[in-house]
Amino acid sequence: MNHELIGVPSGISNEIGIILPTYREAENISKLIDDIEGLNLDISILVIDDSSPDATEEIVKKKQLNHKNILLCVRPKKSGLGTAITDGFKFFLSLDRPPKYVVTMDADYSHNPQAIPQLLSTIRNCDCGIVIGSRYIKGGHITNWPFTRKIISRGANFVAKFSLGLKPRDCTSGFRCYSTKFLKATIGNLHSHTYEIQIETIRQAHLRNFNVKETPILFVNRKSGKSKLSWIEVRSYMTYTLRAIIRS
Ligand SMILES: Nc1nc2c(ncn2[C@@H]2O[C@H](COP(=O)(O)OP(=O)(O)OP(=O)(O)O)[C@@H](O)[C@H]2O)c(=O)[nH]1
Ligand SMILES: [Mg+2]
Repeated sequence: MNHELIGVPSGISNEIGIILPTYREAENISKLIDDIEGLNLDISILVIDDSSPDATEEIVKKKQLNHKNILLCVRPKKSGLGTAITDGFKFFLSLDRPPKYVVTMDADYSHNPQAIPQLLSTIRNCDCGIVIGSRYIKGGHITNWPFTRKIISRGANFVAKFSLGLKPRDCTSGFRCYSTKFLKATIGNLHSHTYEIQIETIRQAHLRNFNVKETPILFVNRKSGKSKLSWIEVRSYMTYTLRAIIRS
């Protein structure tokens, strides 16, 4: 991992690790961290920032002054959501006492921290590798997404379901809880650079017989900051899918 790690590793929880990938999230990261801390759970937060050209890094550093459970990993340049998440997994797995569960969520406040306890209670009550916060099962909902964004999401799920045979209704949600047992078993097989990490992890779960469960979440379109989803990510997703079909 080519990065600078800022924080106090002794403040790390061995119960729950939360990974927040950030690129230009200065308008969202402060409230998100405050609300996660407000849950009063036994957690540590790992922000993986790709040298955002806004104040994201400075804001996180300020939060660290009051919270010893926040770590900041600064990578030299924008390197993709997939590598940010796998670098987060690798960090937690490298600890002497890794957390039992690792939560991933977007840092644009589309994923409400209030749903974290529900993800955790679901994974604690099932023998699962992954619990997905799902927008597409009963009780799940999306607010304020433009029509084109809905089509892209539905299309990506259609591709995952019919070409790779993945079973979950929402294969592309990034709000999830992973068991460390699952991460240990699969980390060597995660190679995604961008958004395809979401289907690569589910595919690995199916290949290695880990259960995947969904629990409903309410997803709200970002109110501030800009989306990082571009054609590069869409192309990367399609390339991963095609390669996976050819290999299987
Ligand atoms: N570290 C890092 N984080 C990233 C990168 N690309 C996206 N992210 C973060 O990953 C999360 C998801 O990205 P978004 O831009 O919200 O993508 P999205 O949710 O699919 O798109 P929207 O619906 O438009 O929000 C956000 O927290 C981003 O800041 C990246 O290259 N590096
Ligand atoms: Mg988003």
